[in-house]
Amino acid sequence: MSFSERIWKTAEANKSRTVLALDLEEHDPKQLAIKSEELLQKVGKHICAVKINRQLAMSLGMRGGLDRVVDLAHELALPAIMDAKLNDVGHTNEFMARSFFDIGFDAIIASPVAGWENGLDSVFAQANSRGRAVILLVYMSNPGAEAFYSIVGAHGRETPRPVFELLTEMAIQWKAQGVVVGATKPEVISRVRELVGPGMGIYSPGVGAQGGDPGKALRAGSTYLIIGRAIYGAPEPERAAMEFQGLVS
Ligand code: O7M
Repeated sequence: MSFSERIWKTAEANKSRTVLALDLEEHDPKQLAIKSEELLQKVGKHICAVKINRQLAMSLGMRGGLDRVVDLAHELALPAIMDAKLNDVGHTNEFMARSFFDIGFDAIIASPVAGWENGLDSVFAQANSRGRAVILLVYMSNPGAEAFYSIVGAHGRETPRPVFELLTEMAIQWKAQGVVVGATKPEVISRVRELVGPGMGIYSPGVGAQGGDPGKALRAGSTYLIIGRAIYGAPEPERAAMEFQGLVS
């Protein structure tokens, strides 16, 4: 079963489109591991996947730390997505992808801005040979994102298009298993949905703390919502996760 099929299966089983952004801030690695595990145990039934940032990887360490969080996600039947935002030359991207796949991650997030040749080619090769997935960042959720992602440009004689459309076309061509588009940009989500068709997962961060409207994002075409502070920062994370679950049931 592909990553896209697995996350969809969990979304259906848990009646949830929420990818939990596990961005806990805690410098003591032991405390961080305990808090991460407690949170996952609490909200696991109400989400469809967990996304982990570099900050958690940095604090927990790969072995004996991050790998245990990934194992726990899998015990709870949740796919684990590594938000590495890879954006370098081929050999270092490859090392990062291999290291995260080695400890069990099901998918990795990269920035298509690095391009294919000696950029993301090695990441897709790693993912494809191991039955894992690559998700590409197409439009960020923060207000400053417009300065780059909305620039209109073209290669050679092609018709000029906004950068995010060019990045979406790369995602289609390279057979990414998902794209990230900020929930703060419903009009961009609609356009990306038109371009990718019904089959590709659109992952939208930026709801709650960043002001995006989850209902609008889903109606515009997002498949999944990436949610952090509005869940782990809530007085009762489980209740908060259940409220987001209510958007789709
Ligand atoms: O819900 P929040 O605002 O507490 O957290 C949002 C999460 O989504 C956090 O983990 C960010 O790193 C991530 N994110 C954005 O907030 N905006 C983006 O444009 C992209 C991401 C992301 O997940 O990129 C892959």
